[in-house]
Amino acid sequence: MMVPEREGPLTMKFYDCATAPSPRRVRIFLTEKGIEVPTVQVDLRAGEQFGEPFRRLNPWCTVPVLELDDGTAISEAVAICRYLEERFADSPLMGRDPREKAIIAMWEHRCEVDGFLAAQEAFRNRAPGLKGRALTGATDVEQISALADRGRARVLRFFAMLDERLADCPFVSGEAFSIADITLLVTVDFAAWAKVPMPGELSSLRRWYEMVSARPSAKA
Ligand SMILES: N[C@@H](CCC(=O)N[C@@H](CS)C(=O)NCC(=O)O)C(=O)O
Repeated sequence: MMVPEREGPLTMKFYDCATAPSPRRVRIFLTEKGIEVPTVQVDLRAGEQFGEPFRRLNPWCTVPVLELDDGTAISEAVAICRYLEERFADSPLMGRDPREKAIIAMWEHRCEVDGFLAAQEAFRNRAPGLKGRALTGATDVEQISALADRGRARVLRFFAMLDERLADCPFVSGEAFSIADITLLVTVDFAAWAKVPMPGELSSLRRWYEMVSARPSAKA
């Protein structure tokens, strides 16, 4: 990773890893909003997240990170999206009024905790390349294979619940595309990659997946 020199006018920088699901949540968000931010690729396989200078930016040693013009570093995908949503108000993805904002936050949180984190639990507790790396962060944590099994069961339970939800409305949080759809899309793709594919019989979830995957932002 090359940390860009601070010369001339300062600009935001997005610390990304093109193959990782968490920064993809922000990439899709940026694409939906039509915002382009200079991007720095962090090589997670090579362990760049653990070295200086990245650790100075984010002691949690994770991507994504958004570095603001004044040097402030924001990590956590949803916190970055919140900042972008407030700063670039066009094409709102996190709601327009108190009710909408709360409903979207509720669904986004459910998708993150019960979906995305469950897929991460399934994947990180089994992947041979992540031995001793069951959790992100600077200190090593051993894998527990029972947690991989539990993560898989949690993902399948989550998919079934979302299938019921999506039988009632076109998008996760209601009538419009939102950050909750982004978290679910990244979860479905990540889970499939981690060998927990969406079951074929969940027709509402599949209908939603085909529609959302066809958006240009899904390529981000
Ligand atoms: N809660 C964080 C999670 C970020 C995260 O887990 N990022 C992964 C990539 S998907 C990472 O940086 N992993 C570094 C590692 O495995 O050491 C967020 O939402 O941004």
